Amino acid sequence: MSSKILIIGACGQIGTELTTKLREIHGVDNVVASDINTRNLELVNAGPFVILDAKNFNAIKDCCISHKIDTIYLMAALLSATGEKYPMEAWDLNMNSLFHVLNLAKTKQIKKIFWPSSIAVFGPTTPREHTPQHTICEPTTVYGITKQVGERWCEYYYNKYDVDVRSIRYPGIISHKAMPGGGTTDYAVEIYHEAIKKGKYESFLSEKTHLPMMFMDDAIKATIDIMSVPSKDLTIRSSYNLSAISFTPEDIANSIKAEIPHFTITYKPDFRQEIADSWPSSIDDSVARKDWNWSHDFNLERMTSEMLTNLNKKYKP
Ligand code: VAH
Repeated sequence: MSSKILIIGACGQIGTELTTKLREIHGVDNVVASDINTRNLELVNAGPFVILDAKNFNAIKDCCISHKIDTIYLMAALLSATGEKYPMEAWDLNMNSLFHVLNLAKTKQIKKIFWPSSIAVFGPTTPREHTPQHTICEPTTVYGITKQVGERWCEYYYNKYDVDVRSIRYPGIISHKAMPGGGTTDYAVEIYHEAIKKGKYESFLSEKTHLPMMFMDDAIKATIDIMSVPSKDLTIRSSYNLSAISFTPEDIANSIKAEIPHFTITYKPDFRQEIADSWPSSIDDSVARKDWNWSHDFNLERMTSEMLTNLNKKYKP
């Protein structure tokens, strides 16, 4: 029997594409999308949708009962840059939404949970190159703290209550369908839009800021894959390191120039530079590759081609 899935935060950058992919796999009527508002009308009108506050336990519980939900993807969160502007709101949303879903799963109505962590769990004392699965995690952002603590709770609920929660430490994610919101890696999405609209971009990170990144198709593939792996094959119940490509704003600009020769970039670092400087420059994801055969498909050149091709259709139909 197919899963009945609830996606919390379905209108976000990842949630938007995850909803579409899960509906392709499980059927539209088996995937209920939810968010705090209806900002993405295309998604709202594409299948079952409910307005849902991720901070409201009873609302989530009632939604799961009425829709007979057995699997939850919790995608709602305040990201790194926004979290620094609104720290208590970030703690409230990021932590309480997780507790609500984990506690629902204790009742066994919910059979499986996906919860996204991030490379933001690492901090300035973490080894920066090929950061290992198990290492020092002293995050200096509120967002990173919520993800580090969230990982500890996921592992605790698995060990103590046998809750089948699975998690991935996403790197920066680049996509063309839905804009990211409030992240430090958002420059790597904005640059493509500005390249097509204006032929130029002012980066809020410096040219040599080397960060782990991933094209959305790879992120969705990893999310679907980890949720379909037999539970016994998973050796990590905090969150898996995941990696695809690492690059700098200069690298991405050069990949754009190969297709748009007149494109120019300037650099004006802002408060997000300090956040980026606290994160690793590359990630060792060998445990994910061993446990569930993870591998990425998109390198920088292929991602740039995909982004520019699709954004050209959007801006120059
Ligand atoms: C952010 N896009 O910038 C998110 C991500 C690794 C970064 O978690 O906050």
